[in-house]
Amino acid sequence: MKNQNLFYLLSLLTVFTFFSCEEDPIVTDPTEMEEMEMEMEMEEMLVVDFQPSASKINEGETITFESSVQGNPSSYSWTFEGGTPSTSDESNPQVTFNTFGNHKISLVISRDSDATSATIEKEIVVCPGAGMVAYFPLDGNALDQSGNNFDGSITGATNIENYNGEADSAMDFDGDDYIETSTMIDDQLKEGATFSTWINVKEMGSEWSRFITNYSGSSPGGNCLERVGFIASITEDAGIRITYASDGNDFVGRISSPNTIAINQWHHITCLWRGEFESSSFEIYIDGQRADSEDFEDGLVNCGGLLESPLPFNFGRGFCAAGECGFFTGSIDEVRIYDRPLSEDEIAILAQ
Ligand SMILES: [Ca+2]
Ligand SMILES: [Ca+2]
Repeated sequence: MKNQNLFYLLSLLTVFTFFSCEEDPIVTDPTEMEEMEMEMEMEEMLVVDFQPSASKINEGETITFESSVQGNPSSYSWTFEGGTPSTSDESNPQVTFNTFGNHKISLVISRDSDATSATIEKEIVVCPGAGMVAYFPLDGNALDQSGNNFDGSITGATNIENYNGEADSAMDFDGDDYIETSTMIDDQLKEGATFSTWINVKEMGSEWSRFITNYSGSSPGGNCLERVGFIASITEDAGIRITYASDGNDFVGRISSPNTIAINQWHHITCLWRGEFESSSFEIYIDGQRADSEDFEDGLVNCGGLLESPLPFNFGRGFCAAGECGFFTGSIDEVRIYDRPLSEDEIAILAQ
């Protein structure tokens, strides 16, 4: 009787073990397994991020926003301040920006199953594009990205990191280097002009060192027809000066900044001309702030209007044939030339 009971008990255990192995639902049922995995996935927290194809663009440019998400969202909801379109439900939308400024971009991803969402907001900088005659990003080359193809050629200047610390995104000039643009630009500047650039001055020259100029001192004696052009330069005492010159020291108008800029430090410089040949028509901005209260001078020569320089714009030097090289020692980035005087708001955006 005792043996019979033992046998019965062992049989039961065997049957139980057999069934417990065969019917283990976690290991053997593929449908249930998928369902459980899906449940686990649905519980993963929503995480959202995105990258614009460029964080600083010009008015009129179209860029792509690429989202990166975790947690299987069921919808995307973008808002583009100042953008066309102004909203999107795509995962990687393309957007055009037609107004300058700092524009907020937000992306909300949502999940219907558990009514959760995640949000991220970033900002892009849209630089003024209206009236842009030439734009040289100087990212390893001297190409004009304005669409006007005033491409430059590089003599001696080398790649260096820019004001954002990005490698090979600016040009370095060591005292005998320059970039010469390919076509005359100043015939397009009859109504006014703005010259905008980042500079990092490494050494003061004994003469005006020139970062943007098309001044031609091509003939002795000089007159309005042969010695004309703009000069954006560093003064001997580390100020900034903008001049329209017609004959050596006889300039049609010029102005200087009273405050000096720091050596070995990036500064944004804007020099503009309001279309009249008098000193009050010239303005200088350093790091987005107006800085032109000194050295107002009306020149002795009145040319009666903008006369086209026979030279293309050069960056990093003046006109050597006239003995006015004025080489610039330091780095230059993002040279922009506009055919109109920009507003203070526009200049503040460029200086970011
Ligand atoms: Ca050199
Ligand atoms: Ca650059």
